[in-house]
Amino acid sequence: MGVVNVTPDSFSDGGRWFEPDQAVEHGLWLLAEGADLLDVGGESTRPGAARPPVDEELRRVLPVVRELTAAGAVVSVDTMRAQVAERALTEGAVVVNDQSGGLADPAMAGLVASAGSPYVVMHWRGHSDRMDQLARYGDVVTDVRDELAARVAALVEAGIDHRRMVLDPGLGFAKRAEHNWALLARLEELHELGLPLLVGASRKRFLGSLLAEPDGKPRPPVERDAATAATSALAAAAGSWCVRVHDVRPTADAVRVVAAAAAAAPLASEVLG
Ligand code: PMM
Repeated sequence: MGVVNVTPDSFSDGGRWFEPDQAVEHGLWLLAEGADLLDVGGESTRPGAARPPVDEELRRVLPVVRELTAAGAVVSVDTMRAQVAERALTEGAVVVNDQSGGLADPAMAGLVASAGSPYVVMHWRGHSDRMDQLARYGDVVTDVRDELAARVAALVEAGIDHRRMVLDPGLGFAKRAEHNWALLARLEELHELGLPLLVGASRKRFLGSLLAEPDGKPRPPVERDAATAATSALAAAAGSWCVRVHDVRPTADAVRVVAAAAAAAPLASEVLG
């Protein structure tokens, strides 16, 4: 999944694709680099960010969804608002990627249930302006798994077919670096929920800290793509369905390496005994 952020202030690509034409061009480039799906979003969720009004989010997202769909792309809409999801689906988006897993907008579950679209349910505890305060866990992996299980139950209750859901641990959302690493290391435990997994580690703060200069200065977001590809390999090796990234090609390569190694594994053990 390639990221098309139509925002003036994303931490990861800093508003480079804010104009619709630029966003569309960028999306087409991500497809050429090997993306299977484009995730179009109009709300920046960097820590501390304020929300755009709904009209502004619609203004950002809809023309880009329309153009990319017309160009043949498979598009998901990254939104926490039912109104935006509904209009984007009308414009041709086929997946709803809801960072709040239905918690931010009470109308979202009903909309997704009636649209019957695939629905990405991310682990989420609150909006960006307060998510850092919410990063408190016992065992983070168990807590995230249980909270996702509770979301799935509530969404099924609201009429969404569980076979349409994809789960996401929500790396960086109400999570400190050690929480993100634990989730990445133990993705298998989230597979116990029996649904496909999507993982979004791309360019996130915990990679910037890992790769910091000796004086502690974090590696800038656009220089985190090799580390992102390594997280994509980890996610793929753990059986994830999808990884959400800004720079598609290194991740597409990493995923192919994992697939080739996985395909050769039974053969290798046969040959080597
Ligand atoms: N991360 C961001 C935005 N949307 N959606 C899902 N499903 N999972 C994520 O981890 C996720 C997301 C934040 O990153 P960005 O601002 O660089 O797009």
